[in-house]
Amino acid sequence: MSQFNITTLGQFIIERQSEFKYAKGELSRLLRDISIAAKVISREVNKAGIAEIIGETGEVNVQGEDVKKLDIIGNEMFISTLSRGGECCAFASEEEDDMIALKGIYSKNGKYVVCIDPLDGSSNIDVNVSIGTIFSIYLRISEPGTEPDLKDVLQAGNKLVAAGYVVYGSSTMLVYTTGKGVNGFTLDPSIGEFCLSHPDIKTPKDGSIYSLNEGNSIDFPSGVVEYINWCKQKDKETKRPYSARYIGSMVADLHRNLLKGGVFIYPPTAKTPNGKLRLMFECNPMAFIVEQAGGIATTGKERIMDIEPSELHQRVPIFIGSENMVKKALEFVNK
Ligand code: P6P
Repeated sequence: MSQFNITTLGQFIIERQSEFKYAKGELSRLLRDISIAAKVISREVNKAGIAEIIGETGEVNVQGEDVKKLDIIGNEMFISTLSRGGECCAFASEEEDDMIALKGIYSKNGKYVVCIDPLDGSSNIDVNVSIGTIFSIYLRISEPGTEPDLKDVLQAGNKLVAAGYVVYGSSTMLVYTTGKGVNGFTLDPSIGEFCLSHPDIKTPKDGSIYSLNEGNSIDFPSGVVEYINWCKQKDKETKRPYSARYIGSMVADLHRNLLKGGVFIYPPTAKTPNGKLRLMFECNPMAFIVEQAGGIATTGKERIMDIEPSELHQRVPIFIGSENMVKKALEFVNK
């Protein structure tokens, strides 16, 4: 790409604005607000070791996980940016027990709500492994101008208006969809802009990567164990044995599989009988993106995006990625 032939995220959103059903610019501004927060978090993530903001605050979040300082920075960054932006009336976060009605001077009239996992995979921060932000955008159900409530946030994935992730890796990338395909933008720190680098991402229908924490396999449903064993068998025609790739950071694992093809599985285990990953903050947004790129996302029993959520932090099992690989896994799981 010539250094002057760039399309920034802002330019791209404006160019595509006509595709948004609500094309008065609110969604464009909301996506801009999210990208601003992502740039600041990218700066903080990239200087974490120097600024000694690594390490634990001693606090524990609603998931019972040790909260890292960067988690707090990420969470507060989004609350502040979205409050000032005025397009979002309510905010739910993996780091917050309950939904937050934003208190910016325009927030009450905001048409959208945002669910966010500000820093997913945060246990990897202090070992310098890629982490990510995952965001979901829904239209509010309550009337603009009124106090938002939980029903505005607790919506099925099939109601998503937009979803995306930011992966803080060898470079910082923002990947998002508004239901019209998936596009990826790489942050150019020299100009402080996300630039279009991966237009119209389509995930391969097949792949040779399987991603899951095999350390839990003693607890896996037998169908999952059988599928993993199938992945390990030698078979030229299906290019097996497949490669096991698992970073332990959902955004990084799914980003690699999205581009190269692969299947990511977090099945039920004894410790997490409904799986570990959260429907509202991880599974719905990633399912929207993967489906828009031609993949599929299911609990093994039903489409992730059709689940009617019952509570904000509910967890679901997930099989997500290349269509033919997920379908093969389900042959074993539902046998
Ligand atoms: P496990 C990170 O804590 C996370 O929420 C996801 O990013 C990741 O895919 C998963 O948990 C890893 O869980 O049990 O394999 O360490």
